[in-house]
Formats: sequence, structure tokens, C-alpha cells
Amino acid sequence: MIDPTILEAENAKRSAALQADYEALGAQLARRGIEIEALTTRAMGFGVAVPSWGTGTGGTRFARFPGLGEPRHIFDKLDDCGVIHRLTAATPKVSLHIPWDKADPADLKAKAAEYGLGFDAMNSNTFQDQPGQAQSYKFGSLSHTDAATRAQAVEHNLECIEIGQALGSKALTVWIGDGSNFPGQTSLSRQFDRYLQSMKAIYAGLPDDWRLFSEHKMYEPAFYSTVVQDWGTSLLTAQELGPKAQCLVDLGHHAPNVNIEMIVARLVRAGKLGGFHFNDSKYGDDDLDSGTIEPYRLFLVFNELVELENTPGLDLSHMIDQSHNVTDPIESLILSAGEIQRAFVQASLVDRAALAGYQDANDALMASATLRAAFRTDVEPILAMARLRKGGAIDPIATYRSSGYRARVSEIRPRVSGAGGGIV
Ligand SMILES: [Mn+2]
Repeated sequence: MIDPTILEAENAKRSAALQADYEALGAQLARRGIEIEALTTRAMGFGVAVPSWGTGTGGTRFARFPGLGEPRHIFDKLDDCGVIHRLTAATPKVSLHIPWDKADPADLKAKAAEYGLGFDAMNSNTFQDQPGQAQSYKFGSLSHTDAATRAQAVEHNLECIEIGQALGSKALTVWIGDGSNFPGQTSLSRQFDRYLQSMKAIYAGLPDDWRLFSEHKMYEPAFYSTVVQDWGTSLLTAQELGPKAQCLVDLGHHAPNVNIEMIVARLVRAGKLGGFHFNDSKYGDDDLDSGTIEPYRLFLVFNELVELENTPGLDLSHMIDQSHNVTDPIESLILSAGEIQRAFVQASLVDRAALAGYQDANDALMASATLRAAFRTDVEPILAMARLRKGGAIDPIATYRSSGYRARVSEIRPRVSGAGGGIV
């Protein structure tokens, strides 16, 4: 997929500069009492899952403008995920979406194995009607007033678990579009009761070593009320279901200015943080690439995670969930993986002893400055060295462009019609 000679040639062009930058940063960090090799080891151990659906071009309610060589099916998507992992060496897993990615699990496993990829959380889909489906989700799925519709939605989630088990996945993420568009349209409490009842049926079908993630989102497609609208409802759900149920935080699914790092700290405290969908947003959804709007907030989220990383039982699924409308999705996912890894490494070099001292002494200025000193540190040489040592690219975007991958696949993948809106 990526010609190894091109990868080697691209790395050779940059290796002397990287070595010099790495040594300079190492010396700078050593003066601060930080061992650069320890950070590089942490960077090498960090991984974030790519969403299969993110490899295609997204869209809005208004239109979708397809790109060249878009994946036709899950096997093309896995090829694209393989390219991303080959170059970044930081995206070892793929998160699948059913039914969009439905195929023989043996074939999926074989294809993923070609690229050394595994599978992160499975994602169910009860926000769309599929061809031939008996009951419609127009007025909801797991919380629908009609028992047969709820049963169908539960059954679909159980099927996602079954497929995931064959693939080696260990979690199911449930996000529903259920809610209402008018005040009075639904009973807010009875609708939530029905949702919980359905989730309990899914939970009952969960293997012992699996987790069930509840993902909240403040609005859309239900524009007046959404059943799982915030982390409070998500936590309530996870607590009511049991120990295998946890919350998934999608950074874009909050109102602007919401203190997401604080939500993260609270959910860890409750033993209920299961994972993330990373992205960024200017307004209120998951539409933009990680680190493009509020890189400091991404850092602050990781600051909490690093501070709490030794919490017993904490086991997080790091996943990306973005909609790529005007970029090559592979390039967006490559850069996003790097931005997420960057925030992790920057948070790892916070002087925690100094920070705790300033906090205890109520020295707000120095506490804040301590965080920003870590955030200001350009850790790119660490990220590039981590990639190089794992066989990836020092500059993954430049290498991807040199490889001609997109032009090559566009010859065998026909352009998908741009008519109608799109969902990612
Ligand atoms: Mn999401």
C-alpha cells in the first residue's frame, strides 16, 4: 500500500534534522529534570483507534461532496486504516460500525491482520432505517413507544456484540438519536425508562469480558430533547446497568465552553469512564479534526488522564470520531492521531510535584503557568522519533503524498454520487 522504498527515502531526507532536533529537545528537557527517552517510550506505547466511517468523506444535512478514491466497502476502509497505521504507527485498532461494515468476520480479521490491525469498540446503528427493516426508527429505537421496535433495536445491538466477539472486540458503543423535536411530543421520564429497559436487555447479552459504552450527545437529530443528552444521563445509565457499563465521552457532543476535562475527572472518580471519541468543534458537534480549534482543551483532558492514570481499573478506549468534509480523510486522520498523541505527551511532561505544591499553596498563577509550560513545549521531535522507531514516517503527511496512494486507489474506486446529504 505504501512502497517501503518511498517511506525509507522520505525518512532519510529528514533523519539528520530529526536527530538534531531530538538532541536539542532532550537537552532542554534534561535541564527541567525530564528524561526524553521516557517520554518517547510513552509516545510509542500510545494508540488511538480509527473509525471505519471516518475514512469516507462526510457530509451535512445539505450535501455531500465526495472525494477521489473513496472506500467502497469495509475492505477498502481497512486498506485506508492500514495506510494510516503504517505511517503514524499510532492507530493499531479500527472501530467498526454495523451494518455499514458488515462482512464475514473471518474475512475482516484476515484483512486487518495484513496491516497488524485489531478492532476496538463496535458501534451499533439504530438512527437510520436499513433496507427491508421491519420497524422504522423515525420516532426512536431503544426508547420507542412500540415494544416491537425496541426489541428490533435490542436485537441489532446483540448482533453487533456477536460480530464483535468473532473479531476480538471487547466493547459495544451505543449512541442513539432518540429524543423529540417538540415539547410535549414525548414523556421525558417514560422515554428514558424505556431506554433503560432496552439497555438492560443489551447488557444481559454482554460477555463477561466486554464493556458497554453509553455515548451522550446534546442534540441532533432530535432538536428539542435527546434521551442521552449529557454525561449526567450517561452516568445514570452506566450506574443503573452495572459494572460492565461505562460512559464514552465524545468531545464534540457538548455545548461550547462546557468544562469537559472536569467531566472526565468526575467519571474517572466514579469508575465509569470507558473511552473517548476525539475530535474538535467550533459549535456543537464532532465535525472537526482533533486539535484544530482547542488544542489546549485537548491537552487539559489528557492532563486529567495522566494525573489519574494509575486509578485502579481505569482502562480507556481511545477512539477518533470525526467528519471530514473538505480534506482527504486519510490525511485528517493521520494528523488527528498525531494531535491526540501530542496532547498525551505534553500532559506527560507536566511537573506534577510542582503543580500539586502550587495547588496546595493556593498559588493560582504558578499552578496555571506550570500547565502552560508543558503545553508550550514542542514535542514534535518525540512524536517523530516514536514513529521512526516503530517503522512509521517522520513526516507522515509528506510521505503519504509522495506515495501516490490516493491517486492509485482512485483508479479502482469509482466516485460515489454526491447527491443528498450524508451522515458520518
Ligand atoms: Mn461519537
